[in-house]
Amino acid sequence: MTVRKNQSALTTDEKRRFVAALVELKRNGRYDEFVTTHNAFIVSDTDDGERTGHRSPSFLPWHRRFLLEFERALQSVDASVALPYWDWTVDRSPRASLWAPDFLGGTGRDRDGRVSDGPFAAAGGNWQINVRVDGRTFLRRSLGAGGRQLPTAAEVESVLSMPTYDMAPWNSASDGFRNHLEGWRGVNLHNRVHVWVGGHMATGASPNDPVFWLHHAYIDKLWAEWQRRHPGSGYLPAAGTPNVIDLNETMRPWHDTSPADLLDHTAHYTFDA
Ligand SMILES: [Cu+2]
Repeated sequence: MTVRKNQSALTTDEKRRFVAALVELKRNGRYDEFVTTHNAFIVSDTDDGERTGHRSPSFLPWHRRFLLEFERALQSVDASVALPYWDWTVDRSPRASLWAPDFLGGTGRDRDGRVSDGPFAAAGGNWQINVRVDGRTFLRRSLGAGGRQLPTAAEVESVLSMPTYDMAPWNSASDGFRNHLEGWRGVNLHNRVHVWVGGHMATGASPNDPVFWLHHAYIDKLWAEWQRRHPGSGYLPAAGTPNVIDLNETMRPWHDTSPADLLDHTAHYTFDA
């Protein structure tokens, strides 16, 4: 059974294996397929049209399935690997061990955002950016630039306390748990973390930065936490909503899983706490 652990609790060997599996997926081309898929959904998900991966109720089940696919790909390289999660309410500084050279490497240099240490620095030759937003082929970050702050535990708490999963108009204007977690409204959790990391993470090609998976694994964990707190609240909408994935409707690009199929993560993995 896959156990997703807090990244701060990983052993040196677990970090090494996770990084090696990422590098192998990059080498064999499978990694970039995930970046391409994510970018295609970012581009096509719109508030007034069809929306599946983002700015819609299926943001959470879509990313749960997307991470499952990615985790299975990692495990095809090394069966011992599980996706770690990044609790950015605790590990909230560029000095956190997450950003050390033995794991994800640090922020980018001032001039052009180029990440220059760690396994994903361009100079290492293992991490060329192929699914590009511009001509540059090196991984970029600007951790906490401009004095930006990651969300606090109290802000997370305020969102977890919202009892309704999602509300009409089921997009970036919605009230309710999903849109506050996604961040288009209110204190802004998920979106703000993308912006705090900066560089590729602040673009549609955000999975180019491996921290994407650790960020989304924590967002996914917060969904599980919300379910525990609100056992009487379910996924919404239930049925008949144009352009939006209802509870029992299947999602692109897989066409074989509905939100209902993904509500219980314990069929696939558990968390360390
Ligand atoms: Cu996304």
